[in-house]
Amino acid sequence: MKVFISGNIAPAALQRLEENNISITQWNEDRQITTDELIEACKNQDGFISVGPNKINADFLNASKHLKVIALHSVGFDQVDIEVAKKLNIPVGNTPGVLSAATADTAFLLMLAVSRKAFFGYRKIIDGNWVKYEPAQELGIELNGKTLGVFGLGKIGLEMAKKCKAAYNMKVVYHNRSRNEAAEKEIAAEYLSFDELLAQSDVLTVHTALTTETKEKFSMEVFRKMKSKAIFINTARGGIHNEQDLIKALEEKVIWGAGLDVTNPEPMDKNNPLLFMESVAVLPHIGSATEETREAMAGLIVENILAGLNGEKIPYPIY
Ligand code: 8YV
Repeated sequence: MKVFISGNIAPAALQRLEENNISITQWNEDRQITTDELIEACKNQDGFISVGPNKINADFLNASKHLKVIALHSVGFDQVDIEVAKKLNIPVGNTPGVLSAATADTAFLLMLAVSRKAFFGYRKIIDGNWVKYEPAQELGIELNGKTLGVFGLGKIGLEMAKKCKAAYNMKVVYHNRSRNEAAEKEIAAEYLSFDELLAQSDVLTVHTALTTETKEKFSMEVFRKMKSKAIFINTARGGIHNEQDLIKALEEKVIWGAGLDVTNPEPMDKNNPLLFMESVAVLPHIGSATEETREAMAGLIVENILAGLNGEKIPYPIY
């Protein structure tokens, strides 16, 4: 059996695939593979491991009907046209659960970095602008006892909320499509309407999937409903906020700060104004990037691939 991988995954997973007599072809170039190249690369393959934001759209799926399985190197699956995959009967699997703690760590890191203008301070040093002690400048805001608003209280949101409660005794409020009663009990999270969430949150952290409903949900109209001292954190998908509106909201002090692990587009342009703002921290989509988590993700990918190639039901299907 043959599998194409559009990037690098944990070596232990490659070894397991090879032990199962799977021959691997990998995309090794320093750029993301295009859809046309992907179609070509998957032509004579039995399985495909999708690393990065490849578009698993109708064009790709219709040209790749022969694939026995597609295993995503992500929990998110907004890049997949599920209806077409279903119609063509191509199993598609993801990596749920294993990356919740690492991704929540990234959200927490951004929240803290923004609240103390840490990335700006670092830039000041490397730009040679640290010339004297300035006690009234670059002041942060404290998190202790503040209100954390979670937009999308699922596994990752819950991990973030637990950290914020433990570290800063933050009150947790949230908005979901449907209530998460287990989380309400576990961490005394309070369910609010979306507008109430915006009005009450000192830190608003996004942990929802990118869907037609959440696309550009955080626009100027929404930022205007937030507190002027609020911090906006997005570690989910860049498409959930409107980046131009976010820039404007920060420039006009509609909100106080922002921490992003996801941007729109990715990669972010190195001259993006967000990179030069005091109370902004941006990371290059490293949410799940720890040795432990990437290994665990690769483990689930192998399980999805092996089951799919054997014609069995895959253990982590997205539909
Ligand atoms: C992936 C992610 O690393 O799981 C997700 O949804 O965003 C990340 O963990 C990224 O999608 C690259 O494959």
